[in-house]
Amino acid sequence: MAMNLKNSALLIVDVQNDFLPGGGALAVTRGDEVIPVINALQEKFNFIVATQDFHPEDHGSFAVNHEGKKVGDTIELNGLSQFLWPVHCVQGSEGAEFHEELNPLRWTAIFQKGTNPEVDSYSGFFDNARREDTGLGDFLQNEGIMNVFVTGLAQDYCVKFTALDSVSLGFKTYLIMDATKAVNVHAVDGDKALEEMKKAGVILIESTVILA
Ligand code: VGL
Ligand code: ZN
Repeated sequence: MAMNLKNSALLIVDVQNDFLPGGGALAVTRGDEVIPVINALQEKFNFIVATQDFHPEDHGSFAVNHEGKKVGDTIELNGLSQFLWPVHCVQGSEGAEFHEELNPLRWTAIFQKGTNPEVDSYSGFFDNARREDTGLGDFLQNEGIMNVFVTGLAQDYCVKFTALDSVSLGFKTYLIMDATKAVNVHAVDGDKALEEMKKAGVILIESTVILA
């Protein structure tokens, strides 16, 4: 049974060089395996949107910007718990660019996030404090999108929070499991994220459901 993809958007989260093996600052193991799957999926959708993690150099999520702190530490950043990352996806850097094998030709829009140095932004919809909005939710609504299919990196951070916000905004939300990979700071994080998304109402599928 082929899936009806009317009023549906493919959302490609953060498939950027810094999240990919081969030199990425915050490389997700086997993250490159999602690229051919996402490219195949793109052919089935009329509406495709990408998100881009896009930090200024002085971003508060970078360990180097906090004296005496190292990657993997957790601090309080403007009232929010913040896990500290290596410098990644800096605006204008090669690491912030989309992987060259990912086809961008049919994207309707790119939504950038993490641009405010004071707060991190895992979700493509809102910052982690839910104060600022990227405009993605209104954009999808204005286009008549009802179903959102989430793919990309990383399953336990930006993909998870994007999918959770998508559900909370009322979109019927699918996670395409073989089109995402986890950072797994702890080995179980990816599986926990799947469980959390499922509990919140995200429908977990494999790409074959769409590609078949
Ligand atoms: C991400 C950690 C920090 C992601 C972004 O795209 O999943 N993870 N910034
Ligand atoms: Zn980031």
